[in-house]
Amino acid sequence: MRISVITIFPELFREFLSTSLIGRAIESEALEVSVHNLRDFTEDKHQSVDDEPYGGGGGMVMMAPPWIGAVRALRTDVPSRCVLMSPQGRRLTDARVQELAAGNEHLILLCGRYEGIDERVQLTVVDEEISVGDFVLSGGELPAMVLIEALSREVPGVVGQPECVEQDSFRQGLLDFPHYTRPQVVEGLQVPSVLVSGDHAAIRAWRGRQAIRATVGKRPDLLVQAALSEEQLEWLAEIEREGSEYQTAAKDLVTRAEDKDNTKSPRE
Ligand code: 9D3
Repeated sequence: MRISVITIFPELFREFLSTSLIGRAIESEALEVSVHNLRDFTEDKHQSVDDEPYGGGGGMVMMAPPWIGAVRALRTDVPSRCVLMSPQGRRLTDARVQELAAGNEHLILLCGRYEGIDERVQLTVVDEEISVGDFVLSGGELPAMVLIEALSREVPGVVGQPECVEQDSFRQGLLDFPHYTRPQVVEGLQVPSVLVSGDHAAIRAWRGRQAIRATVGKRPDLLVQAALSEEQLEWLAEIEREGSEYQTAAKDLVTRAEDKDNTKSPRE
């Protein structure tokens, strides 16, 4: 997978790209990430990248020519996709990460700063705008790192065991089950006895049930969209019968599951 980043703060990426999983992926040449300074694509002697907005108003706008020049210089003969990290973009999802990874295109990520980028960058070179969520950041660098990290997990060999990727909660449409490690007692709290029982079938069932319980309680929106197995629907029904704080949400979801509509369309 090949990714190029354009930013006025290339130094923000150095530590990120050399750390852990991504560092190893880059070393193994499964992932190739290059970071480019937008100022290297300026024509004037002051290397200006921003100017006052036409029409007035506060703040500065990033000028189009350095961006257009940078993208054209980085595009080679392989298929490429130019992605503008932008609060106006479509929200990043696991589904989009998988599609981008599978697309096998050279990804060129543009990280803006200031109030925004001259609209003509989008009109000429941008293929797609991506946001990481509905909150205001100061630029596209952290969102680009979010995208790179998510994409790197799709590169074969990056995540240690392939099952890890498949078992990612969002891949299953469920939240994770609770994890425990040594010591056996923390602040008087014991590890659930099933986890030290050695009964692998019981452990699997406990984890499956806990994943459903966590999802019902914390992210019922995910559960409505999950394609649940017969076994998982049974666990869901059990949780409903337990009559916990989750009762109302679970009852509602069981009703949907029994209608067999839960694997098709999300609520609303
Ligand atoms: C004060 C300017 N803003 C009005 C609310 C517009 C604005 C411009 C530029 C807001 C943020 C930014 C910088 N953010 C990004 O470039 C960005 C971003 C984000 O802020 N949130 C979520 N995803 C992304 S992707 C790029």
